[in-house]
Amino acid sequence: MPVEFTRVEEFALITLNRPEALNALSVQVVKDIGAAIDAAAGSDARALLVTGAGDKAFCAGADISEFMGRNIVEAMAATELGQKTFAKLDSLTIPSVAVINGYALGGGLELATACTLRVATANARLGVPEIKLGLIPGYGGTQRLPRLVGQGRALDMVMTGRMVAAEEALSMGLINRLVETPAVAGAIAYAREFAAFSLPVLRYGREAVMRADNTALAEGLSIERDLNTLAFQGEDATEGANAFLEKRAPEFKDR
Ligand code: DAK
Repeated sequence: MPVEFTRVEEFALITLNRPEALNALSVQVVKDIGAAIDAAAGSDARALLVTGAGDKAFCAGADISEFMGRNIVEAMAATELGQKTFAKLDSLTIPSVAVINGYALGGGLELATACTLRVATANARLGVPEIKLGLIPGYGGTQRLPRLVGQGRALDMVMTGRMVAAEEALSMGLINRLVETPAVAGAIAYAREFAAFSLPVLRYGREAVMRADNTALAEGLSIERDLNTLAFQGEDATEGANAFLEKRAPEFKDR
């Protein structure tokens, strides 16, 4: 199977499984990723982890061997498929973590930046090399990258196509944590820093932060007020305050 969907303890795991092609994104792989995200949405997993098989690559981008001979209609359809598939991660009710265990290039980095958070091993190399193929990123890279690292850094990466090493990626905010190998174990340890919190409240927090990208401050503060008020109505907010006052660990129920 070019894309595997499995369960690792309390987490769902998508593994891009074409290590012989550095887990490149064929159209079929993109479709299978979409189906796997849907499966994660229907599961009781606390978070979704996304990684690549082998120790060399998370994903080396769109499958270049499929590029040739596409007419304009097919090219647009393929781009829309990638954009819509990765956008499923925005509306997924559980958080997602890209587990970058090597190269994350082009569409591979675009998949990683569509995840809520990113961890990477020391051998990770991240970039959008489309310019070297006479292209620009097409699966959301020109939009999500500047939102994460700022316009100047995104322009540098898009215009030079250079690869960023893991340490630099961490310093620019492109990844959230460096992890040891095996990367999935490191990602699980990271995900456990938030996965026991209330899932709906995690979602409100994600939504409020993500909405900050395209709203004026006053409107963003209104969104924050409403989502905070919503969180305050939940049983989990009562449990959190009670647990603090009773000097015990909270037991959130996702309500
Ligand atoms: N596609 C297909 N095969 C790939 C691949 C890719 N993106 N990346 C690597 N491979 C294959 C290699 O061909 C090689 O296969 P064999 O020769 O062994 O059969 C195998 O994986 C191992 O790769 P290398 O031998 O090259 O390994 P190295 O360690 O020497 O180099 C590398 C690793 C990651 C630096 C290198 O493989 C590399 O530069 N890969 C290509 C990176 C890249 O440019 N990715 C594509 C970015 S563009 C769209 C149009 C375009 C796009 C999207 C939509 N539409 C109009 C719909 C573009 C999106 C992109 O992602």
